Amino acid sequence: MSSNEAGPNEPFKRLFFALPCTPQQGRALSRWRGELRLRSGRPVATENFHLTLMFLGSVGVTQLPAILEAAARLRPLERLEPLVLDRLEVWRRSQALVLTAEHAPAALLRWVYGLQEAMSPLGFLVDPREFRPHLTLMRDFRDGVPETAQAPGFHWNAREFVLYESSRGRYPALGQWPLADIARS
Ligand code: 2AM
Repeated sequence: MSSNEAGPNEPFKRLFFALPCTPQQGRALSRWRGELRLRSGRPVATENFHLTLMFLGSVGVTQLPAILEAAARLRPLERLEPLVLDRLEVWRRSQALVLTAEHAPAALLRWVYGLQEAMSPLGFLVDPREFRPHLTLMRDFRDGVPETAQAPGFHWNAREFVLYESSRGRYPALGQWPLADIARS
């Protein structure tokens, strides 16, 4: 979501902020997804699992230092309330099978709004849609919500947020900062 996309000759990067997934949690999610025996869509690679906080879009590389600075200035959450991904949904518009939260922690939602506000002076527009934390399991998914023998209940345990570049199907991290004040959470 940007009003300041890179000019025609400026090198750009496709950027987004997200919560990372630990390798252990990624493996558990992947195993669980395998048990769903899905017959539609493209699986998101295990190493690419993430929970998007804010999508910046195509950004001129000259903007990068200001983005990194603004991210570093964000105040971490005082406490990290559990974020439990416990709902499997099909999002028809984006053709995605996602894991989302029945009850997203209010403090996290406020923090994401703060992230959007911090990015807005740099020309990134606040997304008018309600932020719904989710992890995309499958793309191009054109089936109904699969039946599950074992209800999902993944406790998201990220303690930091990350600025990722989306580059040819891979997501290298360009910076990471604490999401919560570790001493107090
Ligand atoms: P999602 O899968 O969590 O929904 C990198 O491209 C990530 O940014 C994607 O995995 C997607 O997150 C999110 N993204 C991509 N295009 C987007 C868009 N137009 N609006 C919002 N988020 C987008």
